Amino acid sequence: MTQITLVEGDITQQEVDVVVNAANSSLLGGGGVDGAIHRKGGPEILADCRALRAGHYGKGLPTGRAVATTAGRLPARWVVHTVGPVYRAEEYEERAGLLASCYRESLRVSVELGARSMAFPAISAGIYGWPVEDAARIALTAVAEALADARGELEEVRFVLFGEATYETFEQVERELGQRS
Ligand code: AR6
Repeated sequence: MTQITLVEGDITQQEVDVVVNAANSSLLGGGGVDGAIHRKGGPEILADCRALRAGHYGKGLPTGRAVATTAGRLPARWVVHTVGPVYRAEEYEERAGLLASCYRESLRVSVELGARSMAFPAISAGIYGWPVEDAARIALTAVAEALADARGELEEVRFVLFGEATYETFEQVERELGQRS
């Protein structure tokens, strides 16, 4: 069984094989988790991102997709970059599907790499404005479903939540979903 764990903390400090980055489609950096990962991981990550833009992803990484690079100086082995949707209530269904896809695709890429452990931030729940409780429900549901299909060598999927409020919301939603006793 793959364990799903919740921790409060900074994703750049996690000792896991894969750290997932809540990127934007340019792959060239930004604020939030993205800024922290590039800052702590160093220029090697950006160099890999630029190479992706010069090759397969000339137009950028589409929302809901995921791609791996080196993790540079982070304790992780790889960073898997994914692009969450910006929250927009009027297009809820379509965008919620894209948010679920971020988790599914990141997990699929990580399994393909042979990862044993990976860490997710709360994708779209910062600058992209997704309400945290709903983002948590989508995240926990998508990961549980994806693990039922393909888990490879994965032993742990860790959600690394920034701040007590976000951590407690994830914990509460996990309980409501019956994923925690
Ligand atoms: N570790 C873990 N979680 C963090 C960290 C950290 N070091 N820093 C922030 N968070 P965000 P988004 C939390 O804004 O909403 C960037 O500019 C944060 O509190 O990083 O998907 C990209 O380039 C929130 O709960 O990602 C895009 O343009 C969650 O991580 C855009 O922001 C996600 O917040 C993506 O926005």
